[in-house]
Amino acid sequence: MMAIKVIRVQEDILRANDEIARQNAALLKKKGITMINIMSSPGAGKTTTLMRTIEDIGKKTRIGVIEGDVASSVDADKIATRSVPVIQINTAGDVIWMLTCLNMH
Ligand SMILES: Nc1nc2c(ncn2[C@@H]2O[C@H](COP(=O)(O)OP(=O)(O)OP(=O)(O)O)[C@@H](O)[C@H]2O)c(=O)[nH]1
Ligand SMILES: [Mg+2]
Repeated sequence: MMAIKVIRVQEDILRANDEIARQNAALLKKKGITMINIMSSPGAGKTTTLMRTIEDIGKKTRIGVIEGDVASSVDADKIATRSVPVIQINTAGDVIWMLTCLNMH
């Protein structure tokens, strides 16, 4: 029987990701920021939930939004109408994600 050689291609990629995640977590903790990552299938209601959250607590809580989408800035433009800081990231790939930063006071 032939010996099987296992090549762990993903190991270094995940290690680099873990390190960046650790740095992000430390930075957020230092600045007292709570970050909520909202992920779902397309059309599940992420933007609606965000708009409603801004409407409900946006005056007593500082909210910033990082919008992720494969292309366009339609959702970011919508969020911007609520006068909260918003950054659009276009991934140009298959990943769709959205992050919300809530700085609770
Ligand atoms: N009936 C119902 N419709 C909803 C609800 N939340 C959102 N919708 C509707 O569902 C559709 C999609 O909502 P979005 O908030 O744009 O969903 P999304 O997850 O941001 O969509 P993508 O950014 O395209 O992934 C819109 O027409 C909303 O009005 C809900 O709780 N009930
Ligand atoms: Mg959306």
